[in-house]
Amino acid sequence: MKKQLLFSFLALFGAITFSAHAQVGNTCDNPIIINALPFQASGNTADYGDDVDLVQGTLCGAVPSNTNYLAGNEVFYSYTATENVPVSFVMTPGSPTSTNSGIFVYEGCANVGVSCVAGLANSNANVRTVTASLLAGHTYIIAIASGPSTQTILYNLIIQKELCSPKPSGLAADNITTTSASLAWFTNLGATSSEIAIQLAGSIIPQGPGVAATNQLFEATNLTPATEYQFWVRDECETGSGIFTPWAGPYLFNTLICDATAACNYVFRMTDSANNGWNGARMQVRQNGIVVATIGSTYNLGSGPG
Ligand SMILES: [Ca+2]
Ligand SMILES: [Ca+2]
Repeated sequence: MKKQLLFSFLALFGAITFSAHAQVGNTCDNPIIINALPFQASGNTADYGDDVDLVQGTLCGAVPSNTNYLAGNEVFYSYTATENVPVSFVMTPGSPTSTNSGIFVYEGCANVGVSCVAGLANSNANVRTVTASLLAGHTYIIAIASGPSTQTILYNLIIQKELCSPKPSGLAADNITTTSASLAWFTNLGATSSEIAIQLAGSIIPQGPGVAATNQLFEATNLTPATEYQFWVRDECETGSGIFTPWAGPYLFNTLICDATAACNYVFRMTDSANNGWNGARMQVRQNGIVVATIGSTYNLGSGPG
């Protein structure tokens, strides 16, 4: 009977261990496969477990270099290059508490904890951008992790070919109506030809070509009222070449909810039972997800109404 129980326990333990490691992305030998660039993904390293605690290795951009930025949870991606090309890896920590994070690019699993081809890790939560010249047919491992005092981070990862650079900057939306917007950007190449992609907010980086645009301006029309959009833009390296910079973006904007003549005014009466105002608190008023007002800044004293 005891043997039977022990066997059952071992079988159960084995199943739990197996399931903990079976999820794609948890370990280097079972990574999330990136099939094509550009690529974008968001995630939480807590979903991929704490399976590896090797110190990241040399040439990994870790500051200080002896801090183990694989100490916390970690996620693994894999990309096999199809051409010799420089590639940028941009990891944006997803919240102010996503500190002590790192992104490490290795050539193959054998180099995890040994040596990076590119990497960056430090104590803050700033965007991490690294580039590496990838070789056709070689498989690269991208590890995102944190440590030792931050167990888990939220992250956004964007990987793009750098066929020419720099990409555009200064993206902006102006003259917004219920169905249109003037979209503009700045070229850092002196380019006159670009491509633009307009999407619903929250979409991933464009997976195909955009719409041709010239002279850093595009009039977006036939948009849907009261809708959150975003756009990306890329400059053509040389006019007519069909080769582009990486995408710049996303830049978020929204169409108007209604024409100004059809808008209604509402009065919000703020009160406070502690008789000392809202203590810096703010309240966003949203319609269809779009912020139409932010109140609270005028109410700093008394019980109200403020
Ligand atoms: Ca893991
Ligand atoms: Ca770890």
